[in-house]
Amino acid sequence: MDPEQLRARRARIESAWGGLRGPVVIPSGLPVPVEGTDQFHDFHAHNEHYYLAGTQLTGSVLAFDPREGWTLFAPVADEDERIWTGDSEPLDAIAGRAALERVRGTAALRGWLEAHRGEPLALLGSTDILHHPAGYAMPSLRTLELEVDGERSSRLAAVIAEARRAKDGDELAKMREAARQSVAGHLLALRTARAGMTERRLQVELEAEFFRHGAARTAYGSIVGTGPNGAVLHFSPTQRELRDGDIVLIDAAGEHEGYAADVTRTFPVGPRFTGIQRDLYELVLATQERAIAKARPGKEYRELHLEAAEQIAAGLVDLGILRGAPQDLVERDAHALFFPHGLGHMLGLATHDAGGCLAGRAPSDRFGLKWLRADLPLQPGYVVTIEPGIYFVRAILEDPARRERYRDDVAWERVDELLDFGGIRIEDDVLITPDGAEVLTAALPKSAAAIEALRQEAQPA
Ligand SMILES: [Mn+2]
Repeated sequence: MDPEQLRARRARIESAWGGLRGPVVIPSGLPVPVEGTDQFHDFHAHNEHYYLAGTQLTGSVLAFDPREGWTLFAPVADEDERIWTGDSEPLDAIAGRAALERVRGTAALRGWLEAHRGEPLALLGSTDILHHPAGYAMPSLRTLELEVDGERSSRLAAVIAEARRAKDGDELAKMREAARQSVAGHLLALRTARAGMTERRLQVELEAEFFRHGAARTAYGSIVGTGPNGAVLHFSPTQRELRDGDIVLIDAAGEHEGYAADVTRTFPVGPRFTGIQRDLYELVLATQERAIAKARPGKEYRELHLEAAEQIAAGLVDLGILRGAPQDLVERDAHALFFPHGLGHMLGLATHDAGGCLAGRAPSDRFGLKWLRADLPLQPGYVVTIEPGIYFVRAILEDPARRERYRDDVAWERVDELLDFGGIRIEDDVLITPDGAEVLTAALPKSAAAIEALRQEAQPA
């Protein structure tokens, strides 16, 4: 990580924290054991810790003292650990990577905390230090006669969430790389998925391509759904085989140095989209492209979502699936029968990155808005996903209460014919620029013609 940018990040946070009194600790988190083995789950340092320390060490603590500044306490391997997992990184090497002058072994954390006895302690990052202090080579805070100031902790955490919304150059470089790896995997799937292949097999090929291109891991559990499975929003791939005539929905991406991409494409198993598949695909694509075209600084994400909902409602009216005026349909949440999720979310150090909702804005309980994960005005440097979709979800469409409520708004006999259709989603990662937006995943084709051209390559000779 670029040392200058790390220092600048910490300086920005420090000044946004203002006339701060009292110490702050930001633990990275402890490794989680895998039951029945002597190994641990894949480790993700807490995002607040990683953002400010730039390191992914288990059981380490970034501490801040308004008088002396930042100190990183990092674990030093004991003999057992050296035998089983190898030596720990030397503290001076960590200091170089973290761009910090003070890096000490965690054994020194206790003394640092004792020196702050009687001051209000802010705890950010992982809270596992409260329950497993021994993992950080210290006794409990109670033993040390220290108390966490919960109110101050959440105020300081809110400052970090706000600062993390706009990505800096180092973060954007990592996100561009995650996007590149993810595009490569999707391209491979588009070029090689064939009838007879299982969803699981396609997942393995796709993820292998992410890894071959340098991804450290997948950014989230890969979604590969064929036929009706495409309507399950977070579908885990199964042994179901791809069938000619089906469409395949793949929502999967790689993660690079902690930063996620998040990409979805939908394509036919055969060489072409068939009638209604094409109609619905073109509608989702037009909706996605218009939302991207409207994404710019100052634009409220919630408005983008509602405009997309209206466009989908209008398209479904044209296709004879919905009936009525699009605006009324959206006000009554009828669009959400087919587009039940939000237009997208903030992206960065997590698939659903911090700070998606502006302070004071609570998620709505309206059916058409409750899964909207971003509610804020867009600003330069924000990265959001834009991912409209249309699905035929049995859990929604077979519900008698909804059938009654929307009796006259929906052509139910048409819907009944489409209950095994599955779903279509198109998702790109979008960076807000000073005068508009840049699609970080633009290298992955999405026009129906381009998708079909790639699908020709995949067909058996
Ligand atoms: Mn997404």
